Amino acid sequence: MTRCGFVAIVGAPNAGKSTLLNRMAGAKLSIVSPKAQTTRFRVLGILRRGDAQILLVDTPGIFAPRRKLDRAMVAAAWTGSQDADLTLLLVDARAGLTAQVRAIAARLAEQKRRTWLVLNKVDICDRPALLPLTAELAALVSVEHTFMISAGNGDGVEDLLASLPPALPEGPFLYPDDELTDLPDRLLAAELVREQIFLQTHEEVPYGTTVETETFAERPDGSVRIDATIYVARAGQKAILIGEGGARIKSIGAKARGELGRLLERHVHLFLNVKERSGWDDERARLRAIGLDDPDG
Ligand SMILES: Nc1nc2c(ncn2[C@@H]2O[C@H](COP(=O)(O)OP(=O)(O)O)[C@@H](O)[C@H]2O)c(=O)[nH]1
Ligand SMILES: [Mg+2]
Repeated sequence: MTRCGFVAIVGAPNAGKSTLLNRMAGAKLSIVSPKAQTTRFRVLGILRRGDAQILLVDTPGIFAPRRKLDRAMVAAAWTGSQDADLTLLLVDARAGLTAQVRAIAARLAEQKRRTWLVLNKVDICDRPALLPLTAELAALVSVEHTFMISAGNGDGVEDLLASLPPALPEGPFLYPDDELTDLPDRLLAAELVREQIFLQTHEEVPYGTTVETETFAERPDGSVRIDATIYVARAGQKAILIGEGGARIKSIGAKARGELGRLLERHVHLFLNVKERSGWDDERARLRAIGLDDPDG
């Protein structure tokens, strides 16, 4: 009998959720940056362990939302964990029990989710702090198991992975065995461009930016041509993104193309175009284009 189930990773922004998903999937499926709120929608990683298919769900961080985009991201995070068979509450052990973590734990408790506590970043925190932190969290939400890991260097991740299959319900695989994610290639392409924007620009620029793939065309020689548009909220952001003599946009394109080529396993021609569009982060159509539902219905 096979087993198959959804495992949601929830936590505050920057806890390391996307890093953990990528580590477990063994591939860069979800983009990662040192900045909060890099992940904007739910990303599914499809893993196979023995007779089990583990459907790992990365979610946007949960925080107090302001813009329509922010509200849609937080809604997507909760939806991502709603239908999960198991929730991994991922906590940055160095940051400890912040107000955000408290609020998330309280909500998980209220919804009576099956929860496992995963303390992350143990590579950079004081070991003696881990036990009191575990106790404090266990007082807020009842957890079945606790793991201490470093998604960054992989410590403890194998142990966590090995514990998952027996915890999943019996049932047939829900996804084909050779798929890594349900994210369409067009969206992956846009995400990898967005990742470079998060890594290469600062302050409000990455938050004021969205990326959409306009064309994704396979060529007879096996390569693929991708045209993507970067929307910015303000003219000043466009200038920063393009950079002196086009240097910044060239560097964003070059890095994203490299990552994309690795993930798609073929040669990629990537063309980027920057457009100003104020208020895109409040537009229903733009939110839909990046896979989010309008939080206001
Ligand atoms: N030192 C350390 N850094 C980590 C670890 N896991 C994630 N990070 C870093 O924390 C930051 C946020 O990671 P990310 O996966 O984007 O967090 P998310 O917002 O929860 O998805 C990135 O700079 C990661 O490289 C870890 O185990 N140890
Ligand atoms: Mg993330």
